[in-house]
Amino acid sequence: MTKRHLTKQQRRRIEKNQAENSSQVDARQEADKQLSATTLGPEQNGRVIARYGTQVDIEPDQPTSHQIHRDSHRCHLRANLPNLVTGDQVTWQEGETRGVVIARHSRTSELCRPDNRGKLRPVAANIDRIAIVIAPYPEPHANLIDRYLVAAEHQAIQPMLILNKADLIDDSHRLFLDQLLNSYTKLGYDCLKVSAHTGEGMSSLADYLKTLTSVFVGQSGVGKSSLLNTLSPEIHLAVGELSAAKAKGVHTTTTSRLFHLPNGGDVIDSPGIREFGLWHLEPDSIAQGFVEFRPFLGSCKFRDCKHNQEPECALRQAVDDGAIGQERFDSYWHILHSLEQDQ
Ligand SMILES: Nc1nc2c(ncn2[C@@H]2O[C@H](COP(=O)(O)OP(=O)(O)OP(=O)(O)O)[C@@H](O)[C@H]2O)c(=O)[nH]1
Ligand SMILES: [Mg+2]
Ligand SMILES: [Zn+2]
Repeated sequence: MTKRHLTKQQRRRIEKNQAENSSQVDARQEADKQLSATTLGPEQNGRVIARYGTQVDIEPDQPTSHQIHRDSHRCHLRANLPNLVTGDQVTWQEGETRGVVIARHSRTSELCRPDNRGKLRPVAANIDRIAIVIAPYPEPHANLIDRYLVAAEHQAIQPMLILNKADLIDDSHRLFLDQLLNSYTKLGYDCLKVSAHTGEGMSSLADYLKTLTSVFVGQSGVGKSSLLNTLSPEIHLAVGELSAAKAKGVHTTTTSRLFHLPNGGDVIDSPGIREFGLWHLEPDSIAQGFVEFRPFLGSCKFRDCKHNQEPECALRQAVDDGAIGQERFDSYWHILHSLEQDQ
């Protein structure tokens, strides 16, 4: 991904990771051998609801118990399987203590993000909505919201915004938050204001989610797990305190897991993140990810216009005319600069 040469330290880290990967393959081959010695049930379809290292929790497609709380089965993975993430549809077999996943079905969508080494990794599959959760505390960064929006647009998964902790909104930031939500509503994104604590707006949220498979994403501490706890009395997720010094979350959720809501719909709770790298995207794709830029792209005087200092730039003209907001144009530049710095 990056163009620079690898430092010694980076090369050592990559070699170490490769060694770990091959030891994981060995472990899986060993598990395979043990499994073929035990009796396995018939092949059936199921869905990955969580992943733990080299094992996954699978839910059968035909639930045997109540809709919300279904039995899940811890499974090993066959050595030759492609990567599995929460939301994947699979073929699997039940075992005595552990089952085994034998095939992954094709995905209708994937939410991907680059890892620390710039390698793009799927984090959830077969989702129809990316719900970006924000809150008055920790303070929302428009740039992080825009990064999620660009990634969602690029992967063709519809994003939406949830402003949680409405109970904490006071005069010091009411105007800022209202303007923030208004600006995204104007761009055509669905926005909901809720409070997991007081219940405000929660029935609208349940209604919104009921026909969808969604993934909750956003900074640590915005209340993704708290929202799930309020949406279903059967979900008891750990929630974290905000660190007093920084008003930041403490990364309570560590694994993405899928839950069923009482009125319908599935939600994947995901670990909070600080940064959402977009190193895998070219500047053109980033501009395409800003939906309101699209009508103007291709109309600049120069075909290779960088929308910077060039004369007769259609994008900059649109900013002057008020068709593109200055904040979003700045945010676009912020992302482009961060790409240059990382290269
Ligand atoms: N006042 C108020 N606090 C809330 C609300 N929702 C969540 N919180 C608090 O915010 C803190 C963080 O909530 P979590 O649900 O752990 O946040 P998270 O987004 O899941 O965080 P990670 O798992 O670290 O990504 C907890 O102390 C919650 O009690 C709300 O609607 N109002
Ligand atoms: Mg959480
Ligand atoms: Zn231009």
